Amino acid sequence: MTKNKTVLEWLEQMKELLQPDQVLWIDGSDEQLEQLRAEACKTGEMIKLNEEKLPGCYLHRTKPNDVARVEDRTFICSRKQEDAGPTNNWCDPQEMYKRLYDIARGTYKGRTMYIIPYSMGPIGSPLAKVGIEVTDSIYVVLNMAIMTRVSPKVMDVLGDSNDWVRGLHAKCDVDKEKRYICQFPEDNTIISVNSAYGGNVLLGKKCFALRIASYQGWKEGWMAEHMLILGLENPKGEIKYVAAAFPSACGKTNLAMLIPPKYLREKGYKVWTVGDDISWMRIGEDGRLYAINPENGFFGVAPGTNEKSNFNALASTKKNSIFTNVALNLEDNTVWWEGLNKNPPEHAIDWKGEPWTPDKFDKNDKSTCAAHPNSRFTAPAVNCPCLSSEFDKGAGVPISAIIFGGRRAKCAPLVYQSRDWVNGVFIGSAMASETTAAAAGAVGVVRRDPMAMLPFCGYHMGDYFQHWLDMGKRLGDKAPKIFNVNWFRTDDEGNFIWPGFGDNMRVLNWIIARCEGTADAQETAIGYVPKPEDIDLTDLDMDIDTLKSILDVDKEVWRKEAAEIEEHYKKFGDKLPKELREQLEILKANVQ
Ligand code: OXD
Ligand code: MN
Repeated sequence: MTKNKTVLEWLEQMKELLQPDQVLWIDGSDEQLEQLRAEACKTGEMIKLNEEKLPGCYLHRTKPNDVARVEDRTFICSRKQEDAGPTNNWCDPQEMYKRLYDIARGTYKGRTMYIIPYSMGPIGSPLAKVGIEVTDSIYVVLNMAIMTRVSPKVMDVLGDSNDWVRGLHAKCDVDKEKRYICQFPEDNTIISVNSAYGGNVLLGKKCFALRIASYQGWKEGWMAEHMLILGLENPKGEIKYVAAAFPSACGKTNLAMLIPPKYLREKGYKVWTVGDDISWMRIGEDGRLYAINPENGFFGVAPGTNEKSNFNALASTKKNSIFTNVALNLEDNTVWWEGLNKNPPEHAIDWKGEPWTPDKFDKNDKSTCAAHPNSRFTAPAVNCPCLSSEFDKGAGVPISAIIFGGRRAKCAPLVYQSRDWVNGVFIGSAMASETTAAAAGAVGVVRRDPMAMLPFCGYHMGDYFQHWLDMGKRLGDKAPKIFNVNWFRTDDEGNFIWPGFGDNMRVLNWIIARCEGTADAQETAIGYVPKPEDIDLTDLDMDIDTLKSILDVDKEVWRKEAAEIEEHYKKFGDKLPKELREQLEILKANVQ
């Protein structure tokens, strides 16, 4: 497959360490993948679903102790602890290599070592990067073949370069106590042991495309961000692209695949999905910021996904997809999850592999759900009905606006625009979301999640903020405009005021109009807020006073917010860029 010395040497080292019975290069061909699917069905690792209703689809269940990303077991192993910063777990690389090699040694005995050469981004694109993952899991191979571009061509593009990311995954005994997800940014290396759950083992995704790539972007002058990418087409056929970052549970996949309200569809407005999770962005020759989605599929949360909430995501899962930890509907050998529809199957097998009937469900006890709350679909991007025609083009799309957001019941208005790039970076650095009943622990607790990168930034967050500021200086007046949205303002009874979902298009249209200089705004203590009459309420059951109430900036609430941001900033010590401290002082003065 390759003559690249750096690759061959590393693979030799891995073979010696892991001691597999066999070695198999994955070429991404359907023939080879089909053999692996058959083998996985034979061993029970996967279940083939109804070929008529869900052609090419499979179900997989992970161990109950292995159902989500594990932030407390995730490490950034930079040589100096300071370089990992205050928001990451850190361990000395030599110590961690030893610990991980001791855990992984000999664990491929009796197994096959699969070697997956993959590209993050269209193969050969100047914005793409190469990775090689070795794994002992067919589930990982089949998921990586959906989520990334797996092909021998990747090795041709790499040639004899050393610019590739090494990824070692070993299932071991799926022992929670010995589970580690480790990034070595200075060595382009990822090691993941004792897990077999997607986010921990599909090493191209969070580990490479965010943790390692954010570090590479810092060193090489580009950005790897936890952002969806969306194209908004107007009736004249002009498309403007936006990138948006939200913490989890804020509807990122829904926004990425939004369907505009009927009156806008009839006028000719359309939305095109470029990506739903990760964006790699570089300054192009014309000085603008260009973005690609480095992934090739969607690894989405299943529960709550239905025809109404996200028609396009559901449509994406209808063929050649893998479902993880959803329920098996025994009536027709398909899948089911809470929120798919109102007809739970009479007879099912739940995500733990136990028989399940609807009477087992107790709404006060999450453990009685048929599907795990973090159950997933892995779906090929090509299945998405609104996939952008730019998706597979290597040049990337020019970004007009960057949008931050979070879940805030009272604080941030529906939408506001930052005063400038530096003010926008300040808004991103202070981003926060309130916990919902969906997560364990108290409801309504504010968690600061700068740029939605808290678990994904591969280096010191103070340096990361500085990198954002430096990118802004290089972009100058070609920089995207930065906005913040909040779909989650509530009334006194705790009901959401804004309808959200497709109606968010009304807000996106204002954002685009601001970028084009065709919409007005009112300046407030925190930035520019729309004039209420500039948010189109056609066909919506909402009066202008209600809209005004969610555009409102309450200075008292913001005084408290500023105090919390000050507290949050203390973590970063001297590494906090002085521009951001100045922004905080401006906010404090404005809300006095
Ligand atoms: C994801 C996440 O799975 O952000 O995309 O947790
Ligand atoms: Mn994500």
